Amino acid sequence: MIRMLCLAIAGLVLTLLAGCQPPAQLLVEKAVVQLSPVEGNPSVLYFTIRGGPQDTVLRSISSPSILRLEMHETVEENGMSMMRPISSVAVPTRGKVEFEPGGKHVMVWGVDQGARNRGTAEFFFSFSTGEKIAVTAAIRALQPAGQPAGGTNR
Ligand SMILES: [Cu+2]
Repeated sequence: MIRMLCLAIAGLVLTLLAGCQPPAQLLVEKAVVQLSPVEGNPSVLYFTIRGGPQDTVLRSISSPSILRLEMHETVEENGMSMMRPISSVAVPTRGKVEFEPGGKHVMVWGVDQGARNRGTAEFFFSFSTGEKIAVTAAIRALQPAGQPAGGTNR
């Protein structure tokens, strides 16, 4: 009887696993530090967060390779685009939150030389639900002066 029940449960689990949606897992992907071309100016960190099986909130980001960082969002005010600091970001279940040019981003001050030489920096993302996710971000320099970023505008 118990054995039958176990087989039934195993069958049910297999059915669920074979379902169309993979199990949601909170994760951070596509992390990139875009270095400022001007020495002393802040650089920017971009990434995408994929929501897990429950709603959560990104509370903080830290890195041993970075002196200081600050989460910002870009807002329109009187037709002008400006940015302001934000202290947290909601990440809905199975949702997608993008930190990207012209939107939310993380200002980064003081990328240490070791990270610049390696071309990567480790970041730790802390969430309200207790997850702490380690992410390796690629460090990218802007194109040399004279070459417009993102191609030509016509
Ligand atoms: Cu900013």
